[in-house]
Amino acid sequence: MTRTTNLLTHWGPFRVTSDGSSITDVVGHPADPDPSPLGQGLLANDQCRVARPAIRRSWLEGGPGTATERRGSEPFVEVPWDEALDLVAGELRRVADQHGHQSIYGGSYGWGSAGLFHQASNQTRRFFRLLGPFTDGRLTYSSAAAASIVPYVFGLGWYPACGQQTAWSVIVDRCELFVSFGGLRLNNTQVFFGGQGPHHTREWIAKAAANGVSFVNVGPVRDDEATETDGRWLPIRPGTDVALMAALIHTLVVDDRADEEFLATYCGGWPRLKRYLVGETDGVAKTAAWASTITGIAADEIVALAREMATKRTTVNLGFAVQRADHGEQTYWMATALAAALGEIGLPGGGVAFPFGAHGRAGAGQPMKRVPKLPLPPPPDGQTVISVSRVAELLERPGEPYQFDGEDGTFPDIRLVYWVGGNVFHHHQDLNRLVRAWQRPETIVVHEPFWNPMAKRADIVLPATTAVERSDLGDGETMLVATDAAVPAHGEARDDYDIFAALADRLGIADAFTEGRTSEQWLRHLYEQFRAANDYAPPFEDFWAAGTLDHADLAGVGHTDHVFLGAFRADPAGRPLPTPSGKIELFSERIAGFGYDDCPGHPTWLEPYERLGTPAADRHPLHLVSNQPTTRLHSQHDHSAVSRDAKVADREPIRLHPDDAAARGIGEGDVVRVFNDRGSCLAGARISDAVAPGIAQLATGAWFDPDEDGTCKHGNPNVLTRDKGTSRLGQGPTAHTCLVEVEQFDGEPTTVTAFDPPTFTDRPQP
Ligand SMILES: Nc1nc2c(c(=O)[nH]1)N[C@H]1C(S)=C(S)[C@@H](COP(=O)(O)OP(=O)(O)OC[C@H]3O[C@@H](n4cnc5c(=O)[nH]c(N)nc54)[C@H](O)[C@@H]3O)O[C@H]1N2
Ligand SMILES: Nc1nc2c(c(=O)[nH]1)N[C@H]1C(S)=C(S)[C@@H](COP(=O)(O)OP(=O)(O)OC[C@H]3O[C@@H](n4cnc5c(=O)[nH]c(N)nc54)[C@H](O)[C@@H]3O)O[C@H]1N2
Ligand SMILES: [Mo]
Repeated sequence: MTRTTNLLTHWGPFRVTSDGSSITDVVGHPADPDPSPLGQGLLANDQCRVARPAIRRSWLEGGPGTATERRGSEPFVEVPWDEALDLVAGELRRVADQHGHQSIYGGSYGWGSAGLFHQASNQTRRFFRLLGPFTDGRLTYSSAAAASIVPYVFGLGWYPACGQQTAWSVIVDRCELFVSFGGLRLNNTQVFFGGQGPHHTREWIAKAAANGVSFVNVGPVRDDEATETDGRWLPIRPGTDVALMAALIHTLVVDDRADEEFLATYCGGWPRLKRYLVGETDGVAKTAAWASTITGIAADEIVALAREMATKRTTVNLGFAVQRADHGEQTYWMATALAAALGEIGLPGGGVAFPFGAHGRAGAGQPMKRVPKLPLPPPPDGQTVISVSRVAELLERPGEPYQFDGEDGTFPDIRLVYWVGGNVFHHHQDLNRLVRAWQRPETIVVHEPFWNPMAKRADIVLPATTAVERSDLGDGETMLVATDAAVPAHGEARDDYDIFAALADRLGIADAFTEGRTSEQWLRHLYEQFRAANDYAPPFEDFWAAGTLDHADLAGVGHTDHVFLGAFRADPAGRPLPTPSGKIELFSERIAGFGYDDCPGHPTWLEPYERLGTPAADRHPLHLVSNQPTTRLHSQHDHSAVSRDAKVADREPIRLHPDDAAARGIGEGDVVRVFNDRGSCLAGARISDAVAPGIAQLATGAWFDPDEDGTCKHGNPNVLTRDKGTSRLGQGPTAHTCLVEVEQFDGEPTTVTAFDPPTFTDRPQP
């Protein structure tokens, strides 16, 4: 029997048709003017699925800690659910009793799926917080550096600050010059964590361009900016934006165009920053000529850009990639200083902007989510909470000290790792290091729908349902979506909620975890809370029958006159910022007080650990840009046709500039080897002048598929990236700081085995 349901995904709302057992058709929701092609990835639902609970043979045979070096290469034994749940509950109890709850790492990072209730990380955190003071992670791989610096500079939490950004309609009407550091990639704007609503960014960009907004893309890749912008491209050496920004401010200062009045009224610390910029503190004036040698941009172009910015209403727009790099905090801080020197923060169409280009929301000034999620209990006392991307260090260095955002901590001794809704063998840097660190815990438990590289490297794999197999609520900016399960659960897969509920029952926390509700009852319960606060919401049954609900006040989302920090601009004394000075902090006493040389008290150009134009580039002369993929969300649905059709010779495509390809004898479609001292992978060459000379662009997310020597046959860039924190402030990932060399691969390239399930074996005989 054919039926169609609505589904909200991280990449937009869809209508999903099934024949009762599989999905037969996926189309964009009629309310979406520009559906993402990623929707078609849902069609490949059953490939590579985990059908039954599975346990790594040696673990089952020898118990926790047995032959952990064989993780990823050993066969699995499928077992009944009850046996698997008993083993997992027993292991959680054993580790907590013998080593303490802090020896359980449950901070499993990842996007999972978009439904409000079934959201994996929320389910996981609720379960573990009820169990005890497990080790958790905070911040993200997306924006850790920005999220740690923004509160010091503006006194606002990162998500509230993002939620208060200027609306697109204001950009269209009032901005004259829109300068992006790290681009305005349309495909990246198709996605929002927890559910992207109808896609309007393409329209907004086209409207802005038609209205005369000039777009400038400062970055290594031309098509980082949508063609709709009709913009200019200013190629820059990756990792050097802070030097460019410093020189832009310096030029404003020497031209006597820095808005001293704004800087005095609305900012704290400008005199100290200015002394640094003009060279009084370190003897180096941050001139355009100085920045030219670092950035590779001609000095006269820098001066011209500064002068253009000074004469036009200018938005300084930041992607996230510029801060997913060594000293990434500085990009957000120096960009703020640049916008402050231009004096247009808080004015319509001017100032600094964070979200454009890294996600698709247009509803600035609106609450991001309306329906409450599954509630979280408060964090238990005595928890260690690391910066989430320091996970390999956590596993490697029990008992050793770390510094993080003003805190001096000690890494606990992790014995058990529990991962739900993320793929660390996709998202983490320096995967060869992670492979070694991953051998240290005694037990690794994973809930996963797919036999992806992380599931294959676990001891106990519990099969999870996907979003099309369960009912949920989706909150997508302008619309609330009711999702009915489109197809039955694959094999014996269960919802994460039901898995946790069964474990909670075995561990004596069932009442606290479920509060006596099934998932269907939770959906009603959460909806009723939303309805109580919003009188336009109909009764649950009516909403469910209708399938969607438009948020009444958001009909014209994006069409607001909201301006980031507009209220502060209008009344700095009456509406001060919640910073120590009440102003935008261009110098932070609190940060200076931490004494971190990798994040001093004012925005500073700090050399990254490697970049083009330095001796490190002699051996590895190409900068690797490992951007977000256009054909999938991270590693999700890499096995679908949408992603696989874009591969080159079965490998992830790598783009090279024609000159760099020619110098290496590389032709279109060739298999190449990409390498540095950390690792190597194969990839399929695509030759394009959309990447600047010296740039190699290889998107993230190809399922990690190492051969015996650790070369990833499939093209996962994280065998090449370095695993080091941005600074002691944010301790964020630095994936975008990475030099490589590329060569023709000679010989017969090995077959890609990324999508092969593991082997299975019978239960070992006692
Ligand atoms: N080199 C490099 N690396 C990067 C980046 C980069 O720019 N460069 N970007 C980083 C960024 S910004 C991010 S956000 C991360 C993303 O990293 P992740 O969020 O870990 O990546 P995903 O592929 O989305 O992984 C989600 C996993 O959850 C599973 N899943 C989906 N739904 C469910 C569910 O309902 N239950 C369970 N149990 N599992 C489910 C999927 O099958 C998938 O394996 O990657 C980071 N890594
Ligand atoms: N289709 C799709 N969309 C996505 C995602 C996805 O997986 N697929 N992931 C989502 C997630 S989790 C996030 S966090 C956001 C991430 O959003 P971003 O972090 O903004 O996106 P990236 O693709 O990592 O980087 C964008 C561009 O920045 C440029 N860049 C890299 N280094 C530098 C530099 O040093 N200087 C300058 N000026 N530019 C640089 C690169 O050319 C790159 O293409 O995207 C989201 N959108
Ligand atoms: Mo992200």
